[in-house]
Parts: sequence; structure tokens; C-alpha cells
Amino acid sequence: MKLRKGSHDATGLRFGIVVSKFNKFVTSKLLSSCAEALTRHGVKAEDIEVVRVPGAFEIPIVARTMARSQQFHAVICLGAVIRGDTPHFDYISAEASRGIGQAALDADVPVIFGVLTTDTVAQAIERADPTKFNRGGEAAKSAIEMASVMRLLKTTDQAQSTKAVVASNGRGRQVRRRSKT
Ligand code: INI
Repeated sequence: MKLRKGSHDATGLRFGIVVSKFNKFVTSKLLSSCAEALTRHGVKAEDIEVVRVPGAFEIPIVARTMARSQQFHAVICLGAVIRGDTPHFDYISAEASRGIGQAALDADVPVIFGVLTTDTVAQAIERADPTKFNRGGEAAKSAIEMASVMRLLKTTDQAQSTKAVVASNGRGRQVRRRSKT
């Protein structure tokens, strides 16, 4: 059995962060704990790029653009959708989660779902609090792990596809040719 695991060493990795301004009293906490966790794991401040968007609904298109730019090893999405009394919550949270997942698949780059979806303001505050659930810091750790595991898989893939295979040309001599994969 071959086991491949990502690591939590983020040295040399670059990250994009998309953060929504709606419920900023929560999302600013998510952002500060996320950035703090990235730098604590070895990411340089200049290797973190932050883009702000109005609300969680706008996160997917920016996440997708950043993920496809080839500038980042992973993109982290941070937001807070709080239920309140309207069905707005369901539309926004469903679209944010669907779009964020789609962005990762379209770009072939990890896009992390750090969007809180809670019933109450108190729950959102608790999840963003670095001394409690610390969802911003958790999103950073997931991004590092996914960036590192994807790099591992892509490096192995590339090594295999460029590996020269040694084959006999039928006259006892060996020729080198590239594998087709
Ligand atoms: N955006 C959020 O990020 N969180 C919310 O709780 C929220 N609520 O409740 O309405 C919210 N709405 C704005 C939405 O994301 C868009 O910015 C807006 O609809 C414009 O497209």
C-alpha cells in the first residue's frame, strides 16, 4: 500500500484569500486568524493575496478567477451567512458552497470552504473566535494540507509522464523513448 499525505509545512507556497464584507464583524476575525495561521506555518506575508467581495454570493467567481490564475497553490474562501428570518440564507449559502466547489474543479486547484453558515449571530461569533472553533485558522490548515498533497500528486504525475522508458529495439540494443502518458 502506498500512502501519500500532505504536510503542514507551507514554506514556498502562495495563497489567495477571498473574504466577504457582509457581516464584517465576523469575517474580519476569520481573515486575521487565517492569515496568522498561514504565516505561522511558514508562508511569507507577500505570498498571501486578499480580495474583498460584497457578500458570500460573490465569492465563487473571484475564487475561480484566482484559482485559474496559476498564481496560487490554494485559494481560501471566508464569509459568514447568518440565517435571520428570510429564505435569503438558503439561496446564498447553497450558491456559495456549490460555486466554491465548482471553482476548485474548474481550476484544478484546491479552493477551501471557510464560509460560516449559522442560525444565529452568536454561533457565527463563536466559530470565528480563535480561542474557540477558530474556523479561519482551520481553513488555513486545510489549504496548506491540500496545496501540499496536490503538489505531491502533480509532481509524481509529471515525473511518471516524462520518465524515459528503456526498451529493446529488437537487435539487442537498448533505446530510450518517452512514455505516452
Ligand atoms: N451575504 C453574506 O455574506 N451573508 C449574509 O448573511 C447575507 N444575508 O443574510 O443576506 C448576505 N447577503 C448578500 C449577498 O451575499 C450578496 O452580496 C447580495 O445579494 C448581492 O449579490
